Amino acid sequence: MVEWTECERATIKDIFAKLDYDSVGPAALSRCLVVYPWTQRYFSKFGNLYNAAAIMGNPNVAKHGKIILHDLERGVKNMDNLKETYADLSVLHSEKLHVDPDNFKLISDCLTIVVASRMGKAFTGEVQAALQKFLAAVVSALGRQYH
Ligand code: ZNH
Repeated sequence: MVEWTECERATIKDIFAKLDYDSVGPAALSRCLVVYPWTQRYFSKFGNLYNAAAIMGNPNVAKHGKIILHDLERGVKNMDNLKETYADLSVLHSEKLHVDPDNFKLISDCLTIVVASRMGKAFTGEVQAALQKFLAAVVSALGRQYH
């Protein structure tokens, strides 16, 4: 289990409290689809992902980006329990969606970049460290039920 310092807990809560989920989620997912185009294969039913402009303007991408970000809030609220919190979602991504777990890392990197751009100077090294530790722990939990 991942151990968290009080400072890390407070930093994670603070980052998410200030995030505009409904714009950060879509921005992170669309960035992932643009930067790592092979991730588009899972979203064939989302319609036009032809180029960056189409991806950024695609309402299904926006909707799914919001779902992902809102779902991370469950992680923020269950930092000591990530494995159990994400067990069902791990099974879903593994057995039903067949999402290669490497992709979880890709979207968390895109999310880090979007959060950095939104936070500007407030995104210090300590904030980055806490965020990446948190996302890595979620990614690990999401990958737990793959075998
Ligand atoms: Zn995912 C779905 C979360 C990543 C792909 N997802 C989903 C959902 C959720 C999630 C919550 C819903 C479910 C139900 O409905 O039940 N994801 C998530 C998270 C993450 C993710 C948290 C991280 C962080 N995903 C991801 C990735 C991918 C994906 C990376 C690829 C690439 N998902 C997916 C899909 C789906 C999902 C495909 C389905 C969609 C539809 O159908 O709409």
